[in-house]
Amino acid sequence: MTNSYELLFFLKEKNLLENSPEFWWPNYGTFETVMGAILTQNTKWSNVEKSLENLRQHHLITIEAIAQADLALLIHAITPSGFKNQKAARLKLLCQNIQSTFTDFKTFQEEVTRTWLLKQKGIGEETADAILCYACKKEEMIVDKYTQKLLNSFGFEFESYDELKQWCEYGINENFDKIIQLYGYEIPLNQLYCRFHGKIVEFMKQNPRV
Ligand code: 39A
Repeated sequence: MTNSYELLFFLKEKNLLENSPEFWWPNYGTFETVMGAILTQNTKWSNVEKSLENLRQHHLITIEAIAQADLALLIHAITPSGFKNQKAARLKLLCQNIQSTFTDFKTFQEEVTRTWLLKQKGIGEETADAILCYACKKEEMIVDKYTQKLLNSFGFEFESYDELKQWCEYGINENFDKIIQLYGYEIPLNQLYCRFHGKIVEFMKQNPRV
């Protein structure tokens, strides 16, 4: 393994996303993805799904609803995904800030920047990239603890989030012609990043001893 194209090739042969949505993250391109990106911090995805289901039941799935939500109800709804007080307060504040800066989700999707996201309480690099890639459909690769662990197992060491992200993006961009051949059509770069990240997560879940 010498670059991220070879990693993609290795993972693609394993058909890891056979039963997943096209962009891997459920409800890609919706506000729900923003909530999922925050709720998934320090917990398992199965817990996030329970919180999201509670939020749906309480009709708390829009920026407007969360910005005005009763904090106690929000805390109750997201209890399954842990850190409930902190995450509820941060979600509510984020929605209020989205409203005051962008007005609505469509404008947020079009205009939000990584710098703006990183200024929000509780949003670090991984969460910002997940929001940009899966909610806003931008060409940003997410790298997480699974990505780091997988690449460590192949002998790579990275000094920072940014170095690992650049390594992942570089190998893909440098080999895009080969990727088109591999897929058989011109897969959009955002979709490729979604699926590449999804493959890494699913592979690591299936191979916890890597
Ligand atoms: N860890 C994870 C996930 N595992 C996931 N899915 C499965 C679908 N998502 C969307 C985010 N983080």
